[in-house]
Amino acid sequence: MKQNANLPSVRSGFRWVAVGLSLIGVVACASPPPNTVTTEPSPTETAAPIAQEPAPQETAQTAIDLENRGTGGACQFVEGGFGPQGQVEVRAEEVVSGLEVPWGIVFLENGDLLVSERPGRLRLVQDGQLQPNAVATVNVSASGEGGLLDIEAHPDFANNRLFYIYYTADRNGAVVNLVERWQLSEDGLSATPDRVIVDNIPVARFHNGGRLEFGPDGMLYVGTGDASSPDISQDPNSLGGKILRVTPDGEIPSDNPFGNNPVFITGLRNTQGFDWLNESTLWVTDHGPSGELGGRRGQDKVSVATAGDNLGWPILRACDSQEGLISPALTWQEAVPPGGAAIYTGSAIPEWQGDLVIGTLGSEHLHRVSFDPDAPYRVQTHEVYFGGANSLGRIREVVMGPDDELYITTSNCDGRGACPADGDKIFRITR
Ligand SMILES: [Ca+2]
Repeated sequence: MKQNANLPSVRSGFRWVAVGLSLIGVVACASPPPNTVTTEPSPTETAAPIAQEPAPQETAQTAIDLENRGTGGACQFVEGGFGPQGQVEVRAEEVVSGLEVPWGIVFLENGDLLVSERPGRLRLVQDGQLQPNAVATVNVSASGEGGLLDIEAHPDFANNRLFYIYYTADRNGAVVNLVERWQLSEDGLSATPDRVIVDNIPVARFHNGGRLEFGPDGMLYVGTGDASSPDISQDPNSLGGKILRVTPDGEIPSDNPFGNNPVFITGLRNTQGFDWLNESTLWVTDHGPSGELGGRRGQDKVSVATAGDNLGWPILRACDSQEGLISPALTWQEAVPPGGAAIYTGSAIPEWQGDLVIGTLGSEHLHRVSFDPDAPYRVQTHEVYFGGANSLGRIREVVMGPDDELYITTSNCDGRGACPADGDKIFRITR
C-alpha cells in the first residue's frame, strides 16, 4: 500500500506484482510548456518534521478537518472553461483497442484484466491481448445509459474467483439495475452467475449510476443514479441517487448510518467515480443537472463525504450551502461530466501522488485535483490534461493497476462521441 505523506490512500485493492500488459503504442502527450513545474510543494516537502509534533502519518486519520467540509466557504467554482492546462508531462500508452463502450476494468491476480462492455459482454485481456471471445454475455437491457456497467473483484478473488457486475436487466417488462456476483472459471475464459447482491436499483434511460468499488473496510460500495427522478436522491428509503454499502455477500453492515439500510451517502444525482482518502472518508464525483428542474445545467461536482452525508442533489446549486447538506469542494459552470475517479498512488508521475484523477465524458479530459491535506474540502491544484489536439475523447473508467500505473478507458462508441474504426481503448497514463 502506497502512502502519500499527509493523505494516505488506504483503499484496498489488487497490489499483485508483475503485470504483463504489453505496450502497443504511444498516442498522446499533454504537451506542457518546457521548464514549467507545479508550484505546490512535493509530498516530501510537506512531510518535513516539525519539532514536538507527531508524524503526519500517525495523525492523518484524526487530524483531517472534516468539521468545516461542505459549508461552501472553500468551494471552488470553475467559471467558464474546464480548468487550467496541466503542467506535468504525461502521456497515454495504448494497451488494447477494439472494445465497444468499455465501462469498467478490473485487474486479476495474475495481471490479466477483465473489461465490461456496456452492450453486455465481459472481455478478458490476457497477457496484454484482448481475447476475441467474450468471457460471458450478460442479458442486459441496454437502452440509453443502461447496460453492463462496472465490474469489481472480490477482495479474496485469488482464492474464490468471485467478481461483481452492475447491470440493467429487463424482467418481463420490469426494468431494474442490480448488482450480481459471478465466478470466473480457472482458465479465465468463462464465468457463471453466483447470486444477486443488491436488487431493484431504480432505472431510467438516463442516470443509472453503476460504479462498484471495494473500500478499505472490505465493504462493497455501489454508486447509483437518480433514474431521472431527482426527489428519490433525498429519500433514504430509495436506493437511487446514493452510494450504497454492503458486505461482500450483500448483507447490510451493522454500522451503516441509516440502520438496517444499505444507504451510505445520500443526495447524489449520478455518481460514477469515488475513492477513499482515508478509512472512512471519500472523494465523490457527481453529475450536475442537464436541463431538468427549470433548465439548470452544468454544476458537476467533487465533494468530500463520509457515512450519512447528504450531498444535496437536487437542492444545492454550485457552491451554495444549506444546513444539513454538504457543499462541494469543486464544481464547474460548464458540464464536464465525470466518469471514473481514482487517487493516484503510482510513482511514474510523482507530482500526482495522492491526488484525485477524474476522467470526464463531455469535456474529454483527465482532471487532476489536489486538496489541502489538513482540510481536504479545500482544493489546492486543479488542472486538465488531454485537451484539444491530445484528446483521447470521452473518458469513462479511471483505475490504478497493480503495477502502480493509472489506466483509463474511452467511451467514444457510446453514441455521444466520435467512434474510431478500431473502437474504444484502454490506455495507460504515465510519464
Ligand atoms: Ca470498479
